[in-house]
Amino acid sequence: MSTAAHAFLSVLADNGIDRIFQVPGESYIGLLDAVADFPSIDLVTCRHEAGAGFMACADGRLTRRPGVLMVSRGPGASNASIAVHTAQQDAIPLILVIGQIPKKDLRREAFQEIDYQSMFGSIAKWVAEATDPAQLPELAFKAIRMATTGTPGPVVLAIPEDVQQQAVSQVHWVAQAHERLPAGPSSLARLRQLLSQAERPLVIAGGAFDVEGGREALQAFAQAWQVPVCVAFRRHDIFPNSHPLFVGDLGLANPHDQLQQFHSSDLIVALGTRLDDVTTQNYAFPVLPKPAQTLVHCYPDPRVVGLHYAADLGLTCDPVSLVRDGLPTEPFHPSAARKAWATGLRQIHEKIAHWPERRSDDGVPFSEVVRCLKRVAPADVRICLDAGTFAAPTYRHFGFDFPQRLMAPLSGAMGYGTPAAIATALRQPESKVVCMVGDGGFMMTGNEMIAAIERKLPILFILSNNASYASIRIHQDRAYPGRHPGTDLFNPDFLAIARGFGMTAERIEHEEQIAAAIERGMQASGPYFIEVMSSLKVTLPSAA
Ligand SMILES: Cc1ncc(C[n+]2csc(CCOP(=O)(O)OP(=O)(O)O)c2C)c(N)n1
Repeated sequence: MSTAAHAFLSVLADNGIDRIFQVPGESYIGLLDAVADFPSIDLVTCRHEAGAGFMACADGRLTRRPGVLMVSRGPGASNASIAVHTAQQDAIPLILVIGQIPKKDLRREAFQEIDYQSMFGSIAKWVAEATDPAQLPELAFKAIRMATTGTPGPVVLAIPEDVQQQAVSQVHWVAQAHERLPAGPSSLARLRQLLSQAERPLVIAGGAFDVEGGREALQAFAQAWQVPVCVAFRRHDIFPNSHPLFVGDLGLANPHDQLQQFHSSDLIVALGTRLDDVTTQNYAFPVLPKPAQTLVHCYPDPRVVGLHYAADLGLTCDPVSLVRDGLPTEPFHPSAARKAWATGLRQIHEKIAHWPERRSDDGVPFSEVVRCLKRVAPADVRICLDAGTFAAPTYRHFGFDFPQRLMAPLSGAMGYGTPAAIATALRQPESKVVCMVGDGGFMMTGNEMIAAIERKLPILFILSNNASYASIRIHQDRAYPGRHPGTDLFNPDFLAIARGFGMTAERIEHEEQIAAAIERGMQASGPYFIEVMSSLKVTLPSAA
């Protein structure tokens, strides 16, 4: 016999969970106490449930196992909700464990009670509430299965405090590896036929290639078929950006001439992407519901393929297997027209990616900081981005090559950057992690950087201080020129904060200071903080 909490945790541990992010609460001290008996599980204590949640999201993204966070009922669960939304939008496996009020008081509107099914029902893949201690190991197992199969996503488990420490008999629930569904021979033959005949094909590649070997398989496929590849929203690191067949990303600011060219494609091969709102330019490319092009859509979840778009060849198999199995049967020689198509797309991309020359009298153009970072960043740098306009130069100009990684939320959630950097540095301590964050986003979860001091993580934090929620100001500038209520920021002394946390910190006030400061930050063996006094003007449409 063991306690239900031990049984629960042993199922997590047996299935590869080795880290839990948490903010403690009296409603789950039973579970918390049991964690102490699992030396294989690293317990990361956080300062806010949103920070813990973003760390778990980043961890789930890096390991493809569920990121796990434990929080208190009511207030803790409410703070953690942003992680559930992010995991759902980003297709990341996540398990949110909530200590629930005692079983006997359920549905009495007791102190800090929430009905989590109602609260999370529309954003979680599965919400379950234990009523019997013996259910706990089974719930842990099912949570892992639910979070990791089909489209990965968030699962919420509410565990009443009085069921956590009761004795249960230990049952071993361990996931067996299941063979991923391959595409059948007739589908592969059709795919080959379409790819060999198309004059203007385009691959749109998404996050399902973010698995071991996925990127390499995609690259081999693209090369063998000489087909240009465009990556889905914020999936820049899926395909080497310097490759001649890389033709850009589908994001929030694709120029008109590029989209026009994409529209003139005759075959779209959408691989491992859900063809979401942003990737499809608000469902305009491809056109909903029946694209102008022949559409091949492959995603490992039958709920996704054919849900919005009518694909000519819809495949609910594993996209990595598809690109491995779908290579040409004999060497493929593209036509002159097809070569010209790929070259034309690449030229448009190169024009977009070209670093701009920007100067301003109100501060440092943040793109110059990113440009310097590109020059000195190691080949395996991990870039963690918060949401904000400071991030635009990285998406547009940085150019990610294997094995560099981009960690940015598809949900556009502010507050992601700092916690994601902590989780990334914990998971991949051998790589340099750079976190870029705005003065708005930093004040949401920047407090989590204390973990970088505690655990001596060599993260370079770069804060863009433009005294504004600039992304929103840009929208204001377009809709209500010259009017900016609510987007000015009165800021604290960020260097004093960073130093107070125990970090080495410096400020960039002029462009000439960028190179030396970034160099010092990259060389530092511990966490390092740089505040950039950024230009606001260069980002505003009225100054363009
Ligand atoms: C949690 C959350 N709240 C609000 C928003 C809306 N929003 C998107 S970007 C942004 C401003 C970001 O400001 P800052 O971090 O200073 O970066 P900047 O845009 O100035 O570079 C806001 C408020 C959001 N995406 N996420």
